Amino acid sequence: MALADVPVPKLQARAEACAERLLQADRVLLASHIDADGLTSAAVASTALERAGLPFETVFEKQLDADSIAGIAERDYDTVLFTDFGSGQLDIIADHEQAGDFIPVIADHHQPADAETEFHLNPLLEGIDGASEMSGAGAAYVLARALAANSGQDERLDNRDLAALAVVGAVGDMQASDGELHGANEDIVADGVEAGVLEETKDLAVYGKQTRPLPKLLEFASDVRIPGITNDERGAVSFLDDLDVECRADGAWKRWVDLTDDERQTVASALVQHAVSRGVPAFKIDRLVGTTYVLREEEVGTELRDASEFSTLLNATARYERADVGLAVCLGDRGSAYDRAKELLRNHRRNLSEGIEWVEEHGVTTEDHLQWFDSGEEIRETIVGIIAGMSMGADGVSRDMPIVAFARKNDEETKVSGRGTGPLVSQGLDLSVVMREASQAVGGDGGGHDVAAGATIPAGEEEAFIDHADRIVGEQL
Ligand SMILES: [Mn+2]
Repeated sequence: MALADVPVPKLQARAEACAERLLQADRVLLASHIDADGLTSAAVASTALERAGLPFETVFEKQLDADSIAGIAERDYDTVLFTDFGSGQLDIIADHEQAGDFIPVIADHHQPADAETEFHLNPLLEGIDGASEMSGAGAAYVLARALAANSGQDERLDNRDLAALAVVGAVGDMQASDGELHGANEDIVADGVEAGVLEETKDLAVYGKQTRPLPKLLEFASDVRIPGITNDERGAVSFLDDLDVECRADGAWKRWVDLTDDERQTVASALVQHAVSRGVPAFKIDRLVGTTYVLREEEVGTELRDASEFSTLLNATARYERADVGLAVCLGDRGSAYDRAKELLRNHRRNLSEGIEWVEEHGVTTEDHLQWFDSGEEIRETIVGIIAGMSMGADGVSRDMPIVAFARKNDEETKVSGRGTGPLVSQGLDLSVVMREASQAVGGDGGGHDVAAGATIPAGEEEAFIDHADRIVGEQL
């Protein structure tokens, strides 16, 4: 058979080697990360394995570490396919490989640890940026394309239909956060467009175009703050009522998808004019328009139709440890799993608003250089970081210093989350350093990004942690 025509030529050789290794296996254990990118990675990989006629089983891990890898090794599979993680744990995985526990095949986009392995598909190894140009689902997609071409499966099933899920994964990993996808991700989009499963359009860059009623769409579009509309329900309603567009049908608000192209154009232009008249700077007005990725085979007006809403739905399943639900939705369940996913998303939104209310009610403690709160068992450790970030600017919470939040994980451990702002980062704040150094000083560990990071510390060390963190932030700012 001719060489597989993968969409990212630099990854051709690695994709082929991985595909060939998988095709030699009797059966495969697929292990993937639990988040929107990990779930779509698993969906892409498992569909490809299924179509290639390879028996497999799927497992999910929140975190891949020595313990979870040892658990995987005990499963008695000769071949393990890791998606959306594995590169960062390559040192541990390579030890198992050398011990003869299993042969690893890795499709990931995270920074590889210092070790070698033969079947390793990672954009970073070929000079492609894994943070902005390719997600775990993208790497799994490139592998899926190679599997299709090399397995002898019906060539009409070339796996290009899976590009839609790969794009959901990339969007879920925030790779379109500046308004559109770039680089290798664009090649994957092109594949999906050609296969008829994706459509990309320039559109209003706000979240919820498929599902939110128009006033809510505008009110909650907080990426670009527009005075008189953002977080202002009455303002959003009167803005819409003043337009020469019928925004209601049978007394109920329409959604963005219910408008005609001309009506959308009218609303978008009026919004830009309104923003200009309220003094929103030009560079922010540019961000009001972006690329929308539409999944053409999904029903109009559902979360699944829009890559960004789809990834949010998947994240809601992941946060409440229902990877099974998220995976089933990715694989086409539009019955009970889809209903359950929507319910998890509703619960998630309620938990967030209750969490912010809790912070407003109980307040934060202000140190010299940071503010903090300890939610004990009142807020789930999986969402305390989001709540900390969202509460900045709420009643009694400053946006001028970083915020640190604690939540009890169990009797022995406390989860710590740190959140900053763009302006604080440009003044020197790096929360990944703060979280790592302060947690290590009290016998824990942590890390992350400059603007958002986390750690786990022994229970009871919260105040000692704050002393260290406050000093480090003081040194940075
Ligand atoms: Mn990822």
